[in-house]
Amino acid sequence: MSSFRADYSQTDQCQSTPSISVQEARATYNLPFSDLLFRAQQIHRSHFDPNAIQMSRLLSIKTGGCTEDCGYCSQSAHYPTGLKASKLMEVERVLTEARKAKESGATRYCMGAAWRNPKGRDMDALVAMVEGVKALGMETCMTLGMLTPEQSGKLADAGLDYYNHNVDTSERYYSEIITTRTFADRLETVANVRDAGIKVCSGGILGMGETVEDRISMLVALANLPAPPESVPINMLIPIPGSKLADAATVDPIDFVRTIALARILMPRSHVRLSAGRTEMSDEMQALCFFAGANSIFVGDTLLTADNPGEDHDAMLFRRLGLKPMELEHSQ
Ligand code: SAM
Ligand code: DTB
Ligand code: SF4
Repeated sequence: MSSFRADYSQTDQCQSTPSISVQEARATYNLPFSDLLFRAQQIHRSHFDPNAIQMSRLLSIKTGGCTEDCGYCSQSAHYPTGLKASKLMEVERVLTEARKAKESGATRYCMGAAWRNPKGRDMDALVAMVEGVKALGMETCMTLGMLTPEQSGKLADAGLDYYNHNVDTSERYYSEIITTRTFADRLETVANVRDAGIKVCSGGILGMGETVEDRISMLVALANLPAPPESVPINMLIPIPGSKLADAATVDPIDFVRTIALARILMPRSHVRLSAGRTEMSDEMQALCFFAGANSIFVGDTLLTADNPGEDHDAMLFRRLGLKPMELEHSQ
């Protein structure tokens, strides 16, 4: 068994770390399954309580009608997905929903908008949302598309803790999925957000017709950022009728678990989030993902527009697996 990156547990993630090669990552990915999971679990335990799961709640604050052509998305105006578009939600309504999320145990509130980028006229309302959710004692996250350095600074000043901006897939495969922006555009916004002092949430989607090599390459790109993202959401494609990827082949569950394990090994201190697609995963598959190092989920009946296992199912899953919600002070 190679000892690749075993000493990373001793380093501070914010210091510059030697870059990881795709070759090394591939060798790790291809270890016998039990060796891979054992390695991931050892690294997981050296940084986190293995039984604590961070819980985030999503709200779509501006739904549908998006100008981007992301082949997986229900909200793109390029595909006949049947989703009704709506305007930016009122600040008070967002805060009412955030209060409910807090009562049901979520510690982080993630507000998502179907935009290529926010416009100047939207910024005051976005700032008020961040300030209002912070005042409830929750962590704040937004995902609004591309941000300029100036917009990133305004949101940072309002107290935004995290910004979600996924690279989604490998650089090589990106243009097969999205043509209205590039992989480099994504990295630019990630850098703008990072420079403003906001924590980064960036990951991707499995099940879009990409190869295993694309998945490895995506994780290596994330791990080799100047600082790895604090949160790494790994989504399993929710096939949206009418979208370009409506009929994409499903991901092999063992390959999915291997990808989670690799994310944990390459980014030892990051929260790895088992994100979209949990309604199609068995409890056993989710248990393997947690064993492989996933330690964050989205809670609640809906993600942005699609279904998510509700509170009852997740409460039962947590009981079956002896899991507990991660407390706020440990989720930093
Ligand atoms: N418009 C913003 C953007 O694209 O960055 C924010 C919202 S967008 C819906 C956030 C992320 O959700 C996407 O980057 C993608 O990774 C994920 N996502 C969207 N639709 C999905 C689907 N059908 N299945 C799985 N993940 C999906
Ligand atoms: C992420 O990686 N997954 C979340 C969040 N970031 C914004 C979104 C999942 C969306 C699933 C499809 C939907 O609800 O429309
Ligand atoms: Fe728009 Fe985001 Fe959906 Fe792409 S993923 S179509 S940018 S909402």
